[in-house]
Amino acid sequence: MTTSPVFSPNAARETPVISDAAYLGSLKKVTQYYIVTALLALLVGTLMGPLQALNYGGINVYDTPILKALLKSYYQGLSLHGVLNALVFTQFFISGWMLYLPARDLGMRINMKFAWFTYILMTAGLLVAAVPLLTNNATLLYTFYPPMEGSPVFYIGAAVMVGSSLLVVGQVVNMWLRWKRANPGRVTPLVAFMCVATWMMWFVAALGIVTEVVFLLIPWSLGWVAGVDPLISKTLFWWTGHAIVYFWVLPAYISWYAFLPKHAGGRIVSEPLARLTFVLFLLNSTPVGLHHQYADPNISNAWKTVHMFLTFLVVIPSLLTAFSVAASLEDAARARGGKGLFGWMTRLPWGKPMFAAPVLALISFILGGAGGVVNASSTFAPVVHNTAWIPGHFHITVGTATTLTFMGISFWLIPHLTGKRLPSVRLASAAVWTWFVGMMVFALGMHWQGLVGVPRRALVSGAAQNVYKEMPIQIPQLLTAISGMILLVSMLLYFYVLFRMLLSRRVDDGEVSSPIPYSEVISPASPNLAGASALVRYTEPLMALWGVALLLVLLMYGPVLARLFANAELVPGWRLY
Ligand code: HAS
Ligand code: CU1
Repeated sequence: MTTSPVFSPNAARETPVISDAAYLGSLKKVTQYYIVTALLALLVGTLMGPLQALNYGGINVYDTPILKALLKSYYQGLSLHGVLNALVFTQFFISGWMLYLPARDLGMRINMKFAWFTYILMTAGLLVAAVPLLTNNATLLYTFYPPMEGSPVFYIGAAVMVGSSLLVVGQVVNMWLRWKRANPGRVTPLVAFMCVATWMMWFVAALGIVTEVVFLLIPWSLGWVAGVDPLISKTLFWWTGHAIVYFWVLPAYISWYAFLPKHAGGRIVSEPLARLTFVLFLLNSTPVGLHHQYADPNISNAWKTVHMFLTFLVVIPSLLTAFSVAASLEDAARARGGKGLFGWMTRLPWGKPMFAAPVLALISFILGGAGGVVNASSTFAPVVHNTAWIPGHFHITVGTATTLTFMGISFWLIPHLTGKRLPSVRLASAAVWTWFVGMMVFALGMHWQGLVGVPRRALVSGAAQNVYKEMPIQIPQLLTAISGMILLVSMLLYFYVLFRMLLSRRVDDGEVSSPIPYSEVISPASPNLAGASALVRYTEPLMALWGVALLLVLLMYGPVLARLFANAELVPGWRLY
């Protein structure tokens, strides 16, 4: 059914041709459903954003009559914002993106009934969880730490939604194994390799949250058990909760490595290096979660320190990426006549939204990553933990590095899937640049406030005490409030462009007008294992590496959880908001 083009080492890969038009149409349709559901969640989630920014700008809009009618509290708004943006938008987008890419890259046929079933199940989970969220019965923030208790319906919906993503893992790994069987001795193409490694990582990561929700929170919220141990739940949550940030950002890495060079007019620097990066993430993303728990009792300092060093280790693949992607950009700029130490940057196509979105995302990630290293250092952590610094950090990681990259992807992926056209390059560019500027200003305001000691997750603008008025935070408050307005403009621009595109008529064949933007490669991997470099050969056995990743996380969490279970103390739930 598929035919692969002849291999030429440095040329851009060509997507294997799928001749079964009905199958291809269905694959594209399910991908489109995932992506559009994701973007709808982003729309509702980001609508709450300016409200939070105004709060940290010292302006309490939650007490205005309109908002009082819509939202019961600041915390309900914040819960919707966090769950929809961080959990729903990301998971749906990634499920579509990383099901479609390996299916096209390998040219494998997948079971479309199963693919649709997974999408419907995930959406059903989302809709079920949405009911208590919208009715203020799950105002638990996106971390839903017990003993704060919500409706069991929320935990059940969330479990179904997250569980469905594991079905995508199964489908992608299965497709890859079938490809391996049909192509003995071949090296997995790069994009498929990166997708499979990321899904494997997510499986190892998700075990924590699935255990927490299925075995602890659901029975507890249904009243089947007397109580819940908050620390065990929190530890299982962060087992997943750190690695989930790589589940959010690695799909962006895939586009930075594989597709951004093409948009820039340059080449992928080294395929073997990209493979190494993803294997390092597979092994090392999960056994680091205790860096969220430095302040928690009954976890020994020794284990916290081990996780801290492992966190520093997982920074390495990001730094490999930084230098590698920067080299691709420099390659592109010099090919266009760029000169000088930094002057070459002016030769990059900054007016092209598919280019500017991921590159501005990358620039924000330099600062987001540096802040992450600060958070992870146990000596600095007490200064920033639970302050406004932390939302500052994650709005330039998941909020920009991931989200802005996904926006950029939508500008070519939706035309590719649907045959529709991006209606306005200028408006799309304006959305991208205002998102970047808004998020950078927001991050500045929030990091600054955090350093002065303003707590995160607090209705600071409505505090009865004068404590915040006496702090020297007027400038960062102003910056934060302004950033919220810039971001409001940005999201209006983005969704205007998006809906105009989605509602327009099909005019092109997406395969021709907007093909998957594979890039040329400077240092490719040989297509056959026999002729491949050691790096390629040692990174290819992903099944074995998956086993090692699982073993590593059990080793790094086993003793910690054993001690917590030995001292378990069940407490009843409480409803705060
Ligand atoms: Fe984080 C808290 C540590 C990365 C998201 N993080 C959070 C929370 C979120 C989050 C949501 O150790 C809040 C959780 C909560 O609600 O409590 N984080 C790190 C570290 C990294 C890191 C060490 N975080 C991320 C990513 C996220 C994310 C990625 C989302 C996608 N984070 C922490 C810690 C906490 C934390 C603690 C807990 C804090 C506390 O006290 O509660 C690292 O992985 C970062 C490595 C990244 C780099 C940057 C590499 C730079 C690149 C760009 C290159 C640019 C180019 C452009 C090429 C070292 C790749 C060039 C441009 C031209 C024009 C040439
Ligand atoms: Cu983390």
